[in-house]
Amino acid sequence: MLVLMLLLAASFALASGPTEQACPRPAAGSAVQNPPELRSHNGVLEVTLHFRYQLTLLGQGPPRYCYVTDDGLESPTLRVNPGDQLIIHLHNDLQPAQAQTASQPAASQDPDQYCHGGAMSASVTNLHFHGTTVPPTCHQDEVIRTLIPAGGDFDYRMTIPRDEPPGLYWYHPHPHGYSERQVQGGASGALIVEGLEKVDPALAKMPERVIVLRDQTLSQLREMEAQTPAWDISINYVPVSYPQYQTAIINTRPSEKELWRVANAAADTIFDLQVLAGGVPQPVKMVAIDGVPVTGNVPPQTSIPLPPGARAEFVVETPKAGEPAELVTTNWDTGPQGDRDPSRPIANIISSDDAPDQPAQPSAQSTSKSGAWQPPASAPPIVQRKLYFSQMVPNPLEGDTSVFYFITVAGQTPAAYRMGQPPNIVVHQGDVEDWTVENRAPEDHVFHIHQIHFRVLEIDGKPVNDNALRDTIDLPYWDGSGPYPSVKLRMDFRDPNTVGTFLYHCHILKHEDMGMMGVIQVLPPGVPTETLLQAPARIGTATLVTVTAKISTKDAASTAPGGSVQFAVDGITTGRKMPVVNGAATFTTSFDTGGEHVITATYEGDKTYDVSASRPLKLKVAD
Ligand SMILES: [Cu+2]
Repeated sequence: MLVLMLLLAASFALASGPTEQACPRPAAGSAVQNPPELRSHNGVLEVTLHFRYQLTLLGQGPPRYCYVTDDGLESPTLRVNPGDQLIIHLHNDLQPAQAQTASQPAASQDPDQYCHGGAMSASVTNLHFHGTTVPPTCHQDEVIRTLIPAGGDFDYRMTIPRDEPPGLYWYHPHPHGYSERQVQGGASGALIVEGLEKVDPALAKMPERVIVLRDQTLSQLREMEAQTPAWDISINYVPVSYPQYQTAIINTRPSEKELWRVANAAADTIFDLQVLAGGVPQPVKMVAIDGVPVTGNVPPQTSIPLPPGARAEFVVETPKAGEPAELVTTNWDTGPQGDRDPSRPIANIISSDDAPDQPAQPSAQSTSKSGAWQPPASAPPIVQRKLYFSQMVPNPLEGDTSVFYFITVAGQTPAAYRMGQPPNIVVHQGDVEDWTVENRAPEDHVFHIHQIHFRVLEIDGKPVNDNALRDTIDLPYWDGSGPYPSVKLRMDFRDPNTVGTFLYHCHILKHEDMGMMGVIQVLPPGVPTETLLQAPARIGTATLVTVTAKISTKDAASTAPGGSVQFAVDGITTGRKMPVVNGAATFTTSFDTGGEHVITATYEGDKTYDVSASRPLKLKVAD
């Protein structure tokens, strides 16, 4: 009787027959198949995707979300060339959340009707094209105000930038507060920008595997043990579930080089992949990270850490026939308040001459421009910022285990992200900045920013020689003593496609949903300014000295610059910023000791004008 009622409930919820599966999935132990693929033709890839939800019955595992084409292809890989048009007709096939049924707006002919933000609910969705530099505007890669309600139809139309690096990107829903459940249900797919073989022509002939790793709620509710993972995982939808860990199967031909393109599309799980042969981790050659080909001589590596959202593309040598081999993830210590991401197998790799053909995917007509993905020239950034992850348990003594999650720009008050909040950071297109991101929390957090890639300059204050351009990076937890774990990142806002308002956040989606997210606005390029320092020629000790910063602009038509100037003496900032009045700001100081002192000034804070920094002014102070 109970089963019958569940069946009735399921058929009612899906408005389809009880045997029809909205999001069909392979059984545990299945062979890993590449996701279905859709390629652009004559510069256009146009596809209809239905965003679906499948209520699952007892024994069928956790609830499912997916994208399905009119032809029934589930969560297809979208393959495009730089410069192509990507058009997605997205239908939100979910049922309205009950509370909203009464006030559901009538269908409108306005194509922008879902571009204006509004109330969130479990049945609202949208699309993020993770890693791309597609503009953050409605109908493109915009997730702050684009909210498609249950039953809504919405068109995405974008041009893949001509200089988009070739590699693996991915698409997934990004509705604030509900991203984790939709992504964990399986709503994600790969997006490949063709042209990776420009990096190494040999790649064009290699069998290619697209591997999408996901996580999902545990299928067995049982008592938590020390090694119980926070979440189960799957590989191309083949579940690998605790505690049996029945592995998926990857069938390969013996001793061949294959290109593996792996996306961590898990909501919360950090993977640290290894390819084992005879129990020994095998070296793999990294080809691209986060959708950008790696440059320089990168030594082979035996472990591939992948925080949620990150991608790795690498060349694997398949095992010899009969050699035991597997793909595993190894334990990741996420900290005392973090998820358990234990060591576990993912797939057995079985090499045999009879293995089914795994075709190579040469992109013969790729328009990808070789070299367009080189790291940015080392223009000195003007603005340094510090951001930090933190979290707090408000009432630990009252047994309250709820946790608040924040990402904060140093100097601002920690606050959870709110829909429609003003930007936390404002920059101009053309700016290059250095951001130091700290983790002050007792668990790992994963920094991700939309629209741009960054370079890692320093880890924990020490310079690193890392040419990779990334869009996602893990920050280890703080163990409660010593300096906070940190990374220094070079943020490049020179691409005109970055103009607009978009997000940076923790890509552990549980944290993002709970507000660990901030807003950045990139304004159009401002009027260039110049900051010139002036000081008296003769200075003695213990007398007051006034230093003036003159802000000038070549654009005579513009109004007098507002904003403020931050002065620094010998590299140390001198208290608060001084306002610019009549094109100048001043500060007054005195020197206790003679000798040479260096004054610098940075101008910012007027939306019309670009930031500028003075040349260092050397002051000789007489004893
Ligand atoms: Cu986090």
